[in-house]
Order: sequence, then structure tokens, then C-alpha cells
Amino acid sequence: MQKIVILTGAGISAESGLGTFRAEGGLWAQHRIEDVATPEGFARDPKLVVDFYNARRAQAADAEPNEGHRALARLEHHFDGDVVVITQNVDDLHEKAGSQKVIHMHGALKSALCAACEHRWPAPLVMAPGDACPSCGAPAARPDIVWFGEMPYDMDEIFDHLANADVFASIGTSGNVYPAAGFVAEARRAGARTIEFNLEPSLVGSQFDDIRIGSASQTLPLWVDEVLER
Ligand code: BV8
Repeated sequence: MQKIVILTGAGISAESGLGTFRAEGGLWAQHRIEDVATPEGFARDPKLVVDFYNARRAQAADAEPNEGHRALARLEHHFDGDVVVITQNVDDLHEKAGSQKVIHMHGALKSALCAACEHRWPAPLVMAPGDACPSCGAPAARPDIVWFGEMPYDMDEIFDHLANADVFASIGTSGNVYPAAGFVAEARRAGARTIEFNLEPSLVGSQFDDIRIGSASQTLPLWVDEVLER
């Protein structure tokens, strides 16, 4: 059975109005990475970090999936093989579009984590530093987000998917951040055909068999039509 493994980054949510990281005026332009996306930044100023994610959680709650997200959901529901989406994004637009097999390797805005007992629960729209964990009671709630220097989630499962991929598609990611940027190399080692969708080649663009330049909301529906018509 054919297996399609898909990696998405901030670019697939750009047309839904959610900021990317490295575009001018992007999320990192307003904040330094080390201040809002590292454990050290959180320890230094928990309110700054919690408010950074509160703002993004509220924005994501109001955002709608675009034709790129919808195309991937259509692929999962109509392809006669296996489709899995591995996303670096922390929004829930894949799920809102109807994708069911979604792995959030960098965490999710809708989830909260207890730094003391590792309990997870649905995050309130607004979190505050020192919120109590509903399980152990410790004032140790934090956004359930993988920060720089922390281990991304579900890596064993992800490498298993990559080792069995027939097709690996990478969408809307700049190839700056590892281990995600290294997935194309893993997929190639497994003999997968690799294809990148972006406005411009990413930092690892040269490793792909095929690059489709354009907005994901345009290029993905065409690709999914191609795949489903085969
Ligand atoms: C780890 C938190 C190990 C959630 C994020 C030196 C060299 C190499 C690696 C490292 C190094 N020093 C440190 C590292 C490791 C580090 C890393 O890679 N650093 C980089 C910056 C050099 N990685 C880590 O720390 C990772 N952990 O390695 O752990 C370990 C080992 C043992 C024990 C413990 C640990 C953890 C990485 C996760 C960090 N958290 N986010 C959040 O705030 O959202 S990463 C952050 O960047 C986002 O999650 C995002 O997913 C990620 C990547 O960004 P992109 O999604 O690619 O977004 P970007 O803006 O960059 O690009 C958008 C793209 O879309 C562009 O290409 C654009 O052209 C395109 N686009 C725009 N519009 C569209 C479009 N495409 C199509 N259509 C459109 N309309």
C-alpha cells in the first residue's frame, strides 16, 4: 500500500492569516527567539512567553483553514493508501480542515502541559504563569509547545513513517529548524519520491526531486487532483 508522508510548516497557514516566523514582519521580527521560544526565556520572563502564546492561541482560534489544508484532508479521505501529516505548526487548522492523522511535533496551542508532572489538558484561551495543574496541583502550567533545545514529540513514530514513505511532501517550511529539516534526507534514504511546495526553494530545496513554486492554496489542490487521478 502506497504511503504519503507530509511535513508542513508555517507557510501552509500563512494564507489563513497566521504569521510565519522568518518573513520580514514575521513572528520572530517582533520577538527574539531566545526570549519567547526557549525554556530559558520562559524561566526568565514567564509572563512575556505565556502572553506570546495567548496572542497566538486567540489568533489561531479565529483562523479558518485554507484550500491548502483542505486539499490535504481530501487526500487523506480519498487516497487508497496511507496519508500522515507531520506538522511543525501549533495551530489546529489541519484538524479544522478534516485531517485526522496529524502529528504535532512542536506541540499545540490548544494543549497545556504541567512542568512538574507532565500531565496534559486542554489549554484555556488565556493562560497565566503559575496556573495550577489540574492533576498534581503544582503552579507549573506551561504552554504545551516544544521550545528550542527541547525534544520534539513523537520522533520514533515520525522516523517510522519516514522509513516507510513512498512519497514525502514538504509544504511551507524554510528548512531552518532541525530535526524537521532533516526529514527529506531520511525519506530519500527510504527511497521515497520527494516534493517541496513553497514560494521559493527552502534551505534544503536541493534535496527534493521536484519543487512546486507558488502558494500552497493554489499548488496543493492541483497536486492532490494529480495524485487521486492516478
Ligand atoms: C532539538 C515552537 C534536540 C512553537 C519551534 C545548529 C545547527 C542545527 C541545529 C541546531 C543548531 N543549534 C540548535 C539546533 C537545534 C534547533 C534548531 O534547529 N535551531 C535552528 C534555529 C538552527 N532545534 C531544536 O532545538 C529542536 N530540538 O533539536 O532537540 C535534543 C536532543 C536531545 C535532547 C533534547 C533535545 C526543537 C525545534 C522546535 C523549536 N520550536 N516552534 C512555536 O512557537 O510555534 S520551531 C519554529 O520554527 C516553528 O515551530 C516552526 O515550525 C519552525 C520552522 O519554521 P517554518 O515553519 O519553516 O516557518 P518559517 O517562517 O521559517 O518559513 C515559512 C516558509 O513558508 C518559508 O519558506 C516561506 O517561503 C513559506 N511560505 C510562506 N507563505 C507560503 C509559503 N509556502 C507556501 N505557500 C504560502 N502561501
